[in-house]
Amino acid sequence: AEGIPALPLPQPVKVKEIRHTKIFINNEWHTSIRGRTFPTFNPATGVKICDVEEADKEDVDKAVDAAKAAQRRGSPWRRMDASSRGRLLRKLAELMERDRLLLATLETLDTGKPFLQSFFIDLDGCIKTMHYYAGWADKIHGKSLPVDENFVCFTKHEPVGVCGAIIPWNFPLLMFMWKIAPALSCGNTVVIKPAEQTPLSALHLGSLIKEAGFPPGVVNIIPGFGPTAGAAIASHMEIDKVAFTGSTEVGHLIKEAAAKSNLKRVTLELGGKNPCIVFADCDLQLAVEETQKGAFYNQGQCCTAASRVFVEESIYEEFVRCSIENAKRIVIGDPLDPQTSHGPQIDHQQFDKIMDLIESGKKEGARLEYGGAAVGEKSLFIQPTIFSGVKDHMRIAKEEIFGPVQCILSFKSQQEVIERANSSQYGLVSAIFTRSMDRALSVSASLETGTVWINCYNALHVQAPFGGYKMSGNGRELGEYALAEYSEVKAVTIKLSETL
Ligand code: TXE
Repeated sequence: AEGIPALPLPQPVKVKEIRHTKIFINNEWHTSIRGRTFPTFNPATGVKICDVEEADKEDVDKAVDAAKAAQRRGSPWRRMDASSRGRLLRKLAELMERDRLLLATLETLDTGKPFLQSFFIDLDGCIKTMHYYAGWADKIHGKSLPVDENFVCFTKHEPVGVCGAIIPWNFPLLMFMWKIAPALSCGNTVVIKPAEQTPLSALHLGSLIKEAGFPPGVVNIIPGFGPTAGAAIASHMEIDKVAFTGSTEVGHLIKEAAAKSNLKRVTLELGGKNPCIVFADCDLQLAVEETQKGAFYNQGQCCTAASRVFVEESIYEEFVRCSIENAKRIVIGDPLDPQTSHGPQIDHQQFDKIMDLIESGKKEGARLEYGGAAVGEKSLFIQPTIFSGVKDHMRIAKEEIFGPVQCILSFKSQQEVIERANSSQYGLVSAIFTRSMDRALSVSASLETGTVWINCYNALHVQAPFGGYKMSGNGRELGEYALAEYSEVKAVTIKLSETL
């Protein structure tokens, strides 16, 4: 994959025992109040890795108490100079770099994603995100405003307070960083719940947060399930903001719980059904490679998955043929083996959903060009799958598949394809492939998505905002824009007795 350099390649570490399996509150490790644990599995083998303490509502309450205390006026965290806060974030980035092999190994064991992708892509993104927001910590400031009459007015950007975060299993470490880095940079405290499928890398980060020297209670990590620990965050009266990444279905529940409790601020990063538009004047090989990378990266388990590829009629057949050839290069295998480029799906629920959608594609008349089956009898591996002749009304063209399924559709005119691309409840990302920059810019202006990639795919950068139009979400992560989601703005107005 792109971003992975030539030899010598890093190797996964041998993990004999998982060191961190408990709830992390106040920089200490806690057992669950109800005395429960849950298992986490290696999706590549189906073997249990270990049991983890299961947080429920009571544990969330305990974590929120700690986060509130750490946020109180006069606390070490509140009194800390902004530049020192930045130094702490930088220290955490350095510790992630030090433990990069172990973190990448844990991530691969728990998610099944290929080790080199964990090491070079996920960990690279994590470390860059932390460094980027470390740099912002002492550059977050308000304005002086020319108000009417004899007043002076300025704004201050203050932390929101206690920030809840609920994250998914497809990029456990990266999503952890996208949440905590801007939150901490702005001076908030955090209660974060990793996904129940993938708690391990988050818990190792807890140990690094403590080692970096963050005051107790600034970051609290509560492994547990959605309807219990997750719901307790969303409806908590003392949590001031919640940031969620996950399904659109649960996004509805989060917003509802926020509305019914304390009207906490909500940011959502939800699903997508992302259109790619491939014009006949494109660099064909580039378009084939990028759209397929978009469809199959992380076994298709990406909110940014290139799940509707619209190809101009005159190059349609050639595009499909080249896509099949390109897919033959994918290496399915043990995710810990550096040669592997395609691992298993995360769990049985996702596996079944994907296989059901593949069946629906066949039944509804799409042409199965490649793959389309599970690998082996009992495994969670699914062959990279290509459908051509896909029509807009088919389920595979409308629903988020979240698996390695590429759907190729054809189009005749620019106007037609723009309308079809936009006719979705989602609006996360889109891509355009053409050699004409004029066309690319005018089409990009018409697309209803938070990101438009031109002649590239999955080109995510920490400096650029990321988030969805329509039902793909609310708010933006990354870049300077994310700081606004983690700050309150206070206007201070002073009446002067003398005229200015
Ligand atoms: O998501 P959930 P699931 C999409 C993708 C996938 C589908 C289902 O289409 O096939 O969602 O995946 C927590 N209150 N995405 O079931 O349930 C849960 O514990 C509070 C897109 O895994 O949304 C986990 O931490 N929290 C996506 C997180 O929500 C709740 C990434 C995500 O899980 C909760 C993942 C509740 N009632 C799936 N119920 C993306 N945008 O990248 C669950 N959770």
